[in-house]
Amino acid sequence: MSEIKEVIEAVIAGEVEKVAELTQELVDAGEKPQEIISQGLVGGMDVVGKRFKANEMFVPEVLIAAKAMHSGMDIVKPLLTDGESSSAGTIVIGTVEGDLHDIGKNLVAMMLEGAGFEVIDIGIDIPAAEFVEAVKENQPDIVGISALLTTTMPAMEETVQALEEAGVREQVKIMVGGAPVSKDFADEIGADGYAPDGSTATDLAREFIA
Ligand code: B1M
Repeated sequence: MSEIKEVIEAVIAGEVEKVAELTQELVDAGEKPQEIISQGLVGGMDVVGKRFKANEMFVPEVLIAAKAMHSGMDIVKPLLTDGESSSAGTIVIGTVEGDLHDIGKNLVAMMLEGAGFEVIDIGIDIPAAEFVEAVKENQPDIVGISALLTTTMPAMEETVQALEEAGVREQVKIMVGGAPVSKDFADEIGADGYAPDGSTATDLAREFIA
């Protein structure tokens, strides 16, 4: 029988098929789905996040590890009971209007998923009004706003303002990130936090929920 430890190692190594096989073996052996997720699949992504932050792993490896994690999730998620399937929290994430960059945003989304968050990715080139709609529709705990261009940074502030004007600002925590964004800028536009990378974004999201 496979062990949780092997799932962790296979996630870190980005072995998509092996993670699925090991996960199925654990399920067949009667291991609890919640344990497989929290200890094995999310456990593996936790290590990946820490290594990424320490520059010991790089973007392509993180993306493959996330794919491996998903191959296991696909097997265990349908087995969770209603009580067990509650996520760490819900986050709506998107790239602001005028900005087509999504590689970093996708990476952040995958790492949040790996940490057990339900992620609603609304895509790229998203007008402020669409962020507002997504908040009204999905009632998330967190809104994540990404921008990669100095020219689209003002759209982050417009998005925060639109959330305020729509009366939903106080329902959510707002996290911003992207290469040109800084902590000072986040403070200036009234966001609740800034993360320079996916691993920090995960830590910050956990702090918001706690
Ligand atoms: Co563009 N681009 N690009 N580009 N591009 C940059 C950003 C640029 C710095 C390149 C340069 O000139 N050196 C420059 C911006 C300059 C500036 O504004 N100061 C630039 C430019 C100018 C442009 C165009 C205007 C070029 C043109 O057409 N003349 C154009 C704009 C299009 C548009 O958006 N309207 C353009 C287009 C493109 C492509 C479409 C070709 C492509 C994007 C493909 C895609 O995303 N699907 C592209 C790419 C790939 C880049 C570079 C080379 C790489 C970006 C990337 O994916 N990095 C980039 C130069 C560079 O960064 N070296 C560049 C890897 C990724 C993992 O990192 O996105 O920083 P990053 O995400 C990190 C963190 O920032 C953070 O976590 C991620 C993981 O660690 N993070 C968050 C990101 N979002 C977060 C959200 C959070 C928290 C953390 O909370 C919600």
